[in-house]
Amino acid sequence: MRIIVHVDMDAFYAAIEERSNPALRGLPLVVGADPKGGRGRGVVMTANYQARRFGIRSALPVSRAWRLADAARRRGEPETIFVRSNFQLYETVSSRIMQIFERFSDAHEEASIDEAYLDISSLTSFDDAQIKMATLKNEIHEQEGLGCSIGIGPNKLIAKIASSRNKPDGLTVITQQEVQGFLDPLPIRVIPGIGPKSEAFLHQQNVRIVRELREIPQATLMQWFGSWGLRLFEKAQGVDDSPVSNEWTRKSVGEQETFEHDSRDLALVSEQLDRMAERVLAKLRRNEFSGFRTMTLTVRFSDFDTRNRSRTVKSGIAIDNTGNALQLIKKQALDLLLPFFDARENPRGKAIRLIGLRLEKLL
Ligand code: TTP
Ligand code: MG
Repeated sequence: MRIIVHVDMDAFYAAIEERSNPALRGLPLVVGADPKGGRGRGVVMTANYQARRFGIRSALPVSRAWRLADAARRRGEPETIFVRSNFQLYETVSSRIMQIFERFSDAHEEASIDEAYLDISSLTSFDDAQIKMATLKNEIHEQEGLGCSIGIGPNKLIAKIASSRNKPDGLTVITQQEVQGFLDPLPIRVIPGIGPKSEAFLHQQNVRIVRELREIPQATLMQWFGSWGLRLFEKAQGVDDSPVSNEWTRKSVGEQETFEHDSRDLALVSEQLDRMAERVLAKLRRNEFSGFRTMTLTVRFSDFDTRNRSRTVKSGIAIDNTGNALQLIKKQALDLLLPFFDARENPRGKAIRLIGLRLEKLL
């Protein structure tokens, strides 16, 4: 029998900011772009639970978040505080938390900056697992002053869904016998991999909750979704054999960024691209890659027209510690960028709204 845990930190960036600045505690808090009195560009990275009551959440345009906060204030709610993000700090906290996870498990898998799967099968009982995970919650609270929500189940799929059911500060245990009853009434969207498109399609087929999905024959799901239909069939039954392991292969590292103002200024854009190259290289190192073959630059113009340019070096570009790698990455990124500033890729001289940099075919 396997006992698998999913841990997801509560309002992660916001909780770290609250901890760093006690004056923020108890107030609605938004981490993300500068709202600039409602004219700000960019998005909300996260909001604490007080701010979520106003409808503010991740990925919302910050201008919209600002209006929601303003409306709440007019209703007599406390003022919402907006703070910029400090990604480096969040990364540092994340790696300390991952070390705690490692101590508490037979194997662990970092799923994102604030979530991980733990395999604690050696405990052999769900009761012991629950006690141990309550201790883990306390430890994270004591060491880092942060809250998390934990799901315990017979596999990663159930653990993940369970951790999201009682947020914040949840501890939800679903044994193998409880899987069906737990999943059946939930909306199909809880199943990882069912995004807005699959959800809309399934709704058209009158499939709204997991029980309805579970009753669709495997052959029909495969007809609808191809080989993914087979996985979906298993997931609807609560089956997931995937191991908890950090050995998974990440396919790429990258990031993108929207400018404060759409820009035609090469100096400004290339400066941002340099900073981005530094962060992407750091991410590559952190994930213990030794290099990459392909770099892709994404440019989105003010009219949302979005273009990619890639360059592949077959023999690969190694990232040593001499600083040469950074220079090389910056140079390559600039080479990819330049045509967007002249007739080659931008004959009408459009302004740039967003750039992204991605390293692929990792070594
Ligand atoms: P989440 O775990 O999705 O969100 P959360 O930890 O803030 O809140 P909760 O889990 O309690 O619902 O993401 C972890 C962090 O990742 C989040 O604090 C900020 C960042 N993030 C973004 O930057 N952009 C996004 O769109 C999302 C979803 C998260
Ligand atoms: Mg979280």
